[in-house]
Amino acid sequence: MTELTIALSKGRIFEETLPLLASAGIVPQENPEQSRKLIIGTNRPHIRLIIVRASDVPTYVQYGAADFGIAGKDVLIEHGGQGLYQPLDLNIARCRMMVAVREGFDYAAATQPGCRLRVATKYPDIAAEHFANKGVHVDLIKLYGSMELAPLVGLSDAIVDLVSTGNTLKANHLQAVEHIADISSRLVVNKAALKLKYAAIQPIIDAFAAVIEADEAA
Ligand code: PRT
Ligand code: MG
Repeated sequence: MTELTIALSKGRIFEETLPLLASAGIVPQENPEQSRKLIIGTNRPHIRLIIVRASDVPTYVQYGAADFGIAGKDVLIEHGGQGLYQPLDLNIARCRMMVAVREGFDYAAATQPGCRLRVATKYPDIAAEHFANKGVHVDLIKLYGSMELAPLVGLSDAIVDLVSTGNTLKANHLQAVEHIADISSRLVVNKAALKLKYAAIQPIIDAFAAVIEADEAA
């Protein structure tokens, strides 16, 4: 039997991936939210899951430490996608990449020619491209989390971050002022693994695709 390793992150991606795995006949033996194990077996003895940070999934797959994994488009854009085949948009963990500022902040004035906008973000590549396309000069400040705090304490004028319900912005008196991109999670497959382990991997891709098609038809 071909050994397969699947890279997943805990939290929303793991939860939304469970039905997809089930459609391919794969059931994890433990819940990573409760277990501290980083390698989790499945009902299929030759298939295992590794639990990594969301932003590390493309790296494990790129280097072949995992044969495939699931990662947000946000993470994939920042990673660059080298060595990865991205056959499917799984339509899970959906959200929007937005620019947000403090309520009452005059964003139109702050983005006039000649102005420099200070932008805090975990996504400097996405932010740089967005503002370059608009012709707005920015100073980017790289953060690793809790971007919403930055404008409240004067670290930045604006943030580029993911928004799903909008509750975090609202709770911190921030407002979204621009939509950059719709984000969802993708299946990422190591290119060499897809060739070498095609017979094991392709049926799993097909099972995932069938679930997505059924969801779209519903
Ligand atoms: O948490 P960790 O630092 O380990 O990594 P992570 O935050 O990248 O992982 P995780 O599991 O939180 O997110 C994994 C993936 O889920 C991301 O890469 C996105 O593609 C996707 N996703 C979908 C989201 C959200 N929705 C989301 N709402 N990722 C993060 N958020 C955060 C957002 O950054 C903001 O702080 O949730 C907050 C806003 O949520 P609302 O509902 O209040 O608008
Ligand atoms: Mg998180």
